[in-house]
Amino acid sequence: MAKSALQIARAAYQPKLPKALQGAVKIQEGAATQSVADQADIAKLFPNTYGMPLLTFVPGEAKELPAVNVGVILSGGQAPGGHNVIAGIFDGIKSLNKDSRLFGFLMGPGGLVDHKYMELTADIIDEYRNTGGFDIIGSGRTKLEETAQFDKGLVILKELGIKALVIIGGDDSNTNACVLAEYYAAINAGVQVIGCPKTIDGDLKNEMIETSFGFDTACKVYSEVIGNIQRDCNSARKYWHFIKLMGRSASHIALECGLQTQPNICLVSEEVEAKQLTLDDVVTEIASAVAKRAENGNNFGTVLIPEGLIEFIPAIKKLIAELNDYLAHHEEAFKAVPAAEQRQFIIDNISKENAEVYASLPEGVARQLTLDRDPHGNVQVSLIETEKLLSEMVGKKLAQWKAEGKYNGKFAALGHFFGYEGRCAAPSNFDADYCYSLGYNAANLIGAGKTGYMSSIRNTTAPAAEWIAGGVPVTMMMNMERRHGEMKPVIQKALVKLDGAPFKKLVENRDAWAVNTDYVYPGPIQYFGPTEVCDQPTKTLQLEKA
Ligand code: FBP
Repeated sequence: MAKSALQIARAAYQPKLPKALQGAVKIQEGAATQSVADQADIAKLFPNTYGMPLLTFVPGEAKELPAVNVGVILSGGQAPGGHNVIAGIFDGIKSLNKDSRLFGFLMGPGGLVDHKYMELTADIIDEYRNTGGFDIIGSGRTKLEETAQFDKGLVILKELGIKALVIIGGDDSNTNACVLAEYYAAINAGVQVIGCPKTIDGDLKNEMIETSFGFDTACKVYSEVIGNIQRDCNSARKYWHFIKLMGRSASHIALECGLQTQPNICLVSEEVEAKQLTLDDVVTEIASAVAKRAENGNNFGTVLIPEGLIEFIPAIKKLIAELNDYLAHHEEAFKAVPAAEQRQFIIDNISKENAEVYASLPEGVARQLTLDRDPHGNVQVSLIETEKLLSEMVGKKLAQWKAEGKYNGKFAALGHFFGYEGRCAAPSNFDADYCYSLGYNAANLIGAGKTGYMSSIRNTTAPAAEWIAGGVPVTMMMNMERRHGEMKPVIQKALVKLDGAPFKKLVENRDAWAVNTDYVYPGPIQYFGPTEVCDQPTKTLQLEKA
């Protein structure tokens, strides 16, 4: 395989571990835990894995443990550092006993159910250390939910002598990992299940999980490119750039990139929802900043837009809910209508209130709202071109203001969407260290015989040696939520907190950033060099931990 000079140099990087994991460990057990809400319901659903104590590893006496065979699964969207989690698991189980073996299930949880796997040996692991991507075994979005899947999975686990499974995934995958842990415990299957917090979206976090891996690197990659765009627009002074950023529902990525680059506008979906803003309110806010800057002769600027924005605008949320429902029941009838008449067909068949909102949307966006659904019947938000929707609507508003003599600038807009560009980047030092530690820590949880735990590494704004390693019972993070009409136990998704320090920092500064040109240019991730350049955690983490 051909390799770049950076890849070759980076392969030799030795990720840092918390002090407690640098040798043999001993467990310190905390008090029994409770779920964040709905304690009675969750306790009833998880009789074997509820209420377990928090665990912290501290240095202990070396002792020989039996060799263990472990399985690993990458679940959901890619996030930088996944390969280091796997390398950490590998090195961790080898440190427990050199005859331990690691098996990777291929292309996500489906690999377990369909018995597709490969053994991950030292030479394979070495090829992937400190690299981005999930290509070592591939990832997928099959959901592990049904008992039949668990039973099928158990057949291959038994065949390979696997005693522990590590599931690397987001909130849903870790919820399912816990359901699996509970099931295997209930039937005495002899298989432990451990979760690891992954997602660039940054929405799997709480008191015990400070951040999900991949968020750091992805935000740094997007911020580099946003910075470059800002320098370009500050040079040519003729474009407004509308930049949509991935992140599904949560706006953590947009907010972090906003704090890193100081754009003119950084929208936060959670605020739009809390203030019950309409699409027109959002458009007016942007258009006002454009007009204000035009008064100073600055016909250029940048707007950051979180991917999920459109779903958080109450009127559009209602429209999407009705469309999801309507199309779930009438998809064939809809598809039978000629493309040119589909818009009218929708208008004629949904409620008057929603039909009005639908009719007001630009053609392209209206069409996107009726396109293929995800496996759960929901609109795929990453396919909706919100950046175009907003720039078109701002353009229209400005034209109207011009006609009324309220605005006299020039407005030319360009749209961008950054998402896939950052998901497989080579992990930053933070993610390389954090991921390796998460994996190594997971191996120690396995060595300690634990199940139903998520690997937890805390104190992450301190140098890696001072990080705190341990385990959090997954049930502790759960509450009951309505999903597809049924109440289900799920890990609470962490959206942007409007009373949290990162959002407050934006609010303190955004009026100035809107009018001035206060851009910051973070530049590319640095892997070698002074620590203040290479090892900074995200602004979000720094502000949350301050
Ligand atoms: P996960 O939640 O699985 O980590 O995925 C994150 C994400 O990158 C979202 O930001 C985005 O909306 C989605 O995946 C895109 O999905 P896909 O990879 O299927 O196109």
